[in-house]
Amino acid sequence: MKIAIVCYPTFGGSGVVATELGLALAEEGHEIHFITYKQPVRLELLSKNIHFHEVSVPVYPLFHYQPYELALSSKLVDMVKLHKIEVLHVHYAIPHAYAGYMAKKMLEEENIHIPMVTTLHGTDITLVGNHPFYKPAVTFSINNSDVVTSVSKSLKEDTLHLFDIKKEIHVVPNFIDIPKKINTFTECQRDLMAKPEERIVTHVSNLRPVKRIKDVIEIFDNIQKKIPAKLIIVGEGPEREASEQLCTEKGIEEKVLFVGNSNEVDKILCFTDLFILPSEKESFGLAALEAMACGVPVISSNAGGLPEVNIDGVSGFLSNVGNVTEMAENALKILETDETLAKFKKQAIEAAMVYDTKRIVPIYEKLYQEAILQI
Ligand code: GMT
Repeated sequence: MKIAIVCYPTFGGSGVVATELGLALAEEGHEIHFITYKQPVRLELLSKNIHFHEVSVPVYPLFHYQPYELALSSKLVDMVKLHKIEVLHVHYAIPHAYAGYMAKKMLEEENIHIPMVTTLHGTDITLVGNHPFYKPAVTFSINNSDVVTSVSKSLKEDTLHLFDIKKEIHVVPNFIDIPKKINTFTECQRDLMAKPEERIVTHVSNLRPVKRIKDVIEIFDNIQKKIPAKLIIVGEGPEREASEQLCTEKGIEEKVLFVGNSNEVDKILCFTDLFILPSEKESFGLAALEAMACGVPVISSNAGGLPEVNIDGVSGFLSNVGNVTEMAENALKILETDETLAKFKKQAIEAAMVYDTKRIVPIYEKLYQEAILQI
């Protein structure tokens, strides 16, 4: 099939999933066209089946807000016609589903019919899309998609609860190439980061309030009071400065390393002993799955779709949002001895297997085929 993928090309989970999906589909022989404003961060290598088309929005001083949706829908029309694209897969409802719908309508004027698959990722529903300013447009775009998917059961329930949805929502969970992750273990350079007796705890996110970085630091503070440990915080975002300040106030700044955005998350996960994700909301928690796939147990909140990914007592532990005391106690249960840590590491990989690329990508392929036949 010839498939166009529209996504945010940034470090966010939705862009990562969209990119990994495109790469996996290209490996299966499909022709993939990424259409977005920048080359996606995880799309390092363009190959025979992978194409990237940049959406440019010329800056015009009259516009206080430059019309990205307009440029995107025009680019979609041009690319669908030029490359005879058969399916349009938009990731993140805002504004991609809206722009995709406009592109479909413009193409229909020329008697070209193409199905649109919309994947809901989380914040497009639970945080941004739910805002009264966007809600009618988001509801319309979802109801006018040919196929709608959500990345977890929890997100499907939230969507049905928050919006007046007339379409069926298929749950297609996020995924990860487990064999590829396991192979990276050979390159571990743990001694660069910590002393042999220190446990390494990691958090990866966009450091937004919803991720509760303060809780990450509180949990780590409790851990390091009991055992030698280091904390690595990967990512950039508005909470970074206040978090660094909190570490200084607690006198643990020497034990906490802020590394910013990184393309080497796998390398960091390779020597990580424990991953912390205490989010307020999390539709799926791709970062937790990435950790588990690298054999890293997870201490997380039980928000949203996290219980579907992190299995309590198996791949790690779940607690109510904000219960940092319990999260630290559970962390220590895992880190206590080399035996408990080894047991949880093994169980984390096993739990991640459910979400291997090989199991999930065929579900998308089937949905595309059905959508093409129905249009
Ligand atoms: O977590 C974020 O703030 C980024 C956001 C995104 O749109 O990229 O992540 C959402 O989509 C990911 C991929 O499906 C999910 O794994 C994250 O759980 C979800 N984030 C939230 O629901 C807060």
